[in-house]
Amino acid sequence: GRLYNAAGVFIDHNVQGGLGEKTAIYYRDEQISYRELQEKVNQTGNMLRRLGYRIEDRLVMICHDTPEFIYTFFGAIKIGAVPIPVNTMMQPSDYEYFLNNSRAKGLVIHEDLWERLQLIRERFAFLQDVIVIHENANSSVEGTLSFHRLLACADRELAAAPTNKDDAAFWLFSSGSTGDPKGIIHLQHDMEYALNTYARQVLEINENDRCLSASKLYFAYGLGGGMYFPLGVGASTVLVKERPAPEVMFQAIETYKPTIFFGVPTLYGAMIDYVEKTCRRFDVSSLRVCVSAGEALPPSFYYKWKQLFGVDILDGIGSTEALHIFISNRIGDVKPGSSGKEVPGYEVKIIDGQGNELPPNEVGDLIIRGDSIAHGYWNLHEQNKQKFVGEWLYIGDKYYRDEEGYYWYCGRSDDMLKVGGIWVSPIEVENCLLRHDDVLEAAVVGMENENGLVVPKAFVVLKDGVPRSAEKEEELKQFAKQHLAHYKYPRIIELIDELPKTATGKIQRFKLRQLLKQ
Ligand code: 3SK
Repeated sequence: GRLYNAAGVFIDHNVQGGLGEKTAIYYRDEQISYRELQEKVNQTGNMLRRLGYRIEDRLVMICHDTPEFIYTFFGAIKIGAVPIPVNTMMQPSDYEYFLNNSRAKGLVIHEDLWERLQLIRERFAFLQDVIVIHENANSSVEGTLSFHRLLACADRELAAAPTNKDDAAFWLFSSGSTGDPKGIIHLQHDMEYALNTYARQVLEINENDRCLSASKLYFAYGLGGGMYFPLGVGASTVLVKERPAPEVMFQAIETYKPTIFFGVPTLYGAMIDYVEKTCRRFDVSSLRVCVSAGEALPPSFYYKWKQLFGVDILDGIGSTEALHIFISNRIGDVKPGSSGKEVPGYEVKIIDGQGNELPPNEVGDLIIRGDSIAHGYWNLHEQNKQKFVGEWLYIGDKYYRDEEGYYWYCGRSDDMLKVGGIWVSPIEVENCLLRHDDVLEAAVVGMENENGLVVPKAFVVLKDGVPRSAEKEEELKQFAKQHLAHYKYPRIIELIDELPKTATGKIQRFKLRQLLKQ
């Protein structure tokens, strides 16, 4: 096929188009121009080539949101290698899974994150190189390579590998309801498709924009908002390495004056709360639009935000398999509480159990079609058959469409829950609780808090003879907090006599969810 490499579209194109001197990235007190970005991407690609990386070789990235993330991501893509950015908040055993499942040859990792991982290095069966990004370019760690040192001696010129639009470009991992995360293979053309549909036609993104994403780059949502949307139109991105706490975000907005802000409902809620509690005022007048995804935005957040800051939040729904948002509210056309209407370039259907399309106001399964949909899952033949059916992607959400064409979220088709916009598998949380000596059985479901946002709640049956108490609940909560990525731990624990089960012994989580609604 015709040659196509995503680094050409998102990096080289800007320099060729005369934007070489324009700032591509704002990071702390650095301003990185498109020319510098191109040079750094080229140097990273050359460094990887020199280490022996070739087309289709995979590289896991455990990186914070710093410029090196972008250099590595596009440097790898430019030589045809396949970067796999993963969540920086996981446990060592999760990384063991990502590295071994992907059979990655290389790992690019920030120094502080490598400290915890190096103890289990011998468990990474296929890994050859660990390339560490040090805060101080002169530091080094035994048995690893230094990103900055290698980069310093790499050439600044690099021609893209002869990839075509249907070559694998990058993977993202998404957590599965049955435990193990799934490697999602995205192709070279997928990012440009999301750019040309959602970003250009819904956000109306252009060269004058400056994007700030609270959602990290290793999430599909943050990867677009914080990286390839702005780069795709010669705009700028603001990177923030820190966790997206309300003060951090307000400070970033006041300092860098972004025009588009990408957040998740939990963060919007926390930012509103912060303003109300502290009575502090922030200048967010640079923002022309805010975006929310990850889970449904409570209408109260939409109204409060608009009242406080005078700017709309556009709620939308995307998925990692689809790469970005395919149903969204529009600038000047928001129905609070709904996910909005289909994004141009995507077709959406709501179907019943037999695959028949349903009329307005009837709840069914959401399926979509559009050219940013992933190639498929890595090495998961059965799950591919369920999820990618012909041209259609089965999202796994229950939805209905109203008479005016707005889509309304009604819950997950399976038992997965989204906490702060991130998928959490109930089984993983349950398995963690089951490791506690006093726990006999556990079942986890999503429970709405007072703002209508989902938090994990665990129903726990204790072993015979273990007394129930508030202290025991607290102990279990702390136990889960210690052993899981923090966002996953159950915020509420209820100790009960027994769990509802099917005749074959399967836990009926839907019954527990019904219990919560009574
Ligand atoms: O969760 C979402 O709605 C989402 C949005 C954009 C990209 C990826 C995802 C999962």
